[in-house]
Amino acid sequence: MIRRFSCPDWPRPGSAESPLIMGILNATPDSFYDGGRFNSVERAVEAAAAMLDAGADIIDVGGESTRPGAEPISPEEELDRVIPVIEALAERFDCPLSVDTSTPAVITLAVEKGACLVNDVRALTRPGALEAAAASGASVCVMHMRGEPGDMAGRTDYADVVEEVVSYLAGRIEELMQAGIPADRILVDPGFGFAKTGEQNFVLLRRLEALACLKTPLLVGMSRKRMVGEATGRPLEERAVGSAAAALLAAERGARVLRVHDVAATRDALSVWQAMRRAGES
Ligand code: PT1
Repeated sequence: MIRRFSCPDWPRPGSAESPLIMGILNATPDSFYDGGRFNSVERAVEAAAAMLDAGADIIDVGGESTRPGAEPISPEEELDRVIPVIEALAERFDCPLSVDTSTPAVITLAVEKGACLVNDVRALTRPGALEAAAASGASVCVMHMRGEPGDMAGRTDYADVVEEVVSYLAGRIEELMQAGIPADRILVDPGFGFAKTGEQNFVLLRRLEALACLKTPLLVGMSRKRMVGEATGRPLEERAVGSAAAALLAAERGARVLRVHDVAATRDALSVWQAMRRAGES
């Protein structure tokens, strides 16, 4: 059974529409924050339940770390980590499930087991990934990055980071559509923290509205990332407030899906924004 995931049209900044909150569920023993606390299926279900309680709209399950410097894992290892979790979540909850993967076999099986969104930081560029995603019938999110998480850190020479991200994503949208993925099943992501300097990340955030020209819903992930650490001077475990602020700034600039660890903090930030936008309307 495929539960379709679709996003409403790109809202104009200031429209009453609130973005969706995507809760991050790491099915990784080396997860960059939870230290592998949720690497058993049971713990994953608990973590998802807590995020849904706190107001998450979508759960994103990933088995491979993509933080700077991370090394890829084998398809077998990734399948072992991700598929049992997707299965358990699909059985327990009826929220949309997303799978954070670049691996064709994981795409195919995860969608078969209940995922309705394929979230790929490599933008379906691995051999067979585009075909697997198209054949699955799921929605897809394609992200901008250069190189691989293991070697992306130094690759930050952009003439104009916003222009390059827009033109890269425009090219991916073209290819996706040629492969048979309809436009209304495509989301894009500028890839905060992927082959960008701290300054470039904030230029992208400031000028996020430039991505509206792509006419696809925008997903963003800044949660607990180094850019938030640099701005606040805080270590990983103290970045929830800064992350909620970053998510809110992205929402105001048209982001449709916010990929976050701290669901409750993000929900509160959005509620305050919504209250302001509704004030004086009637
Ligand atoms: C993201 C994202 C993702 N980020 C999408 N999927 C990660 N669509 C995983 C740092 O600078 O932004 N969008 N899946 C996590 N990757 C990172 C990258 C974690 C950078 C941390 C950093 O600290």
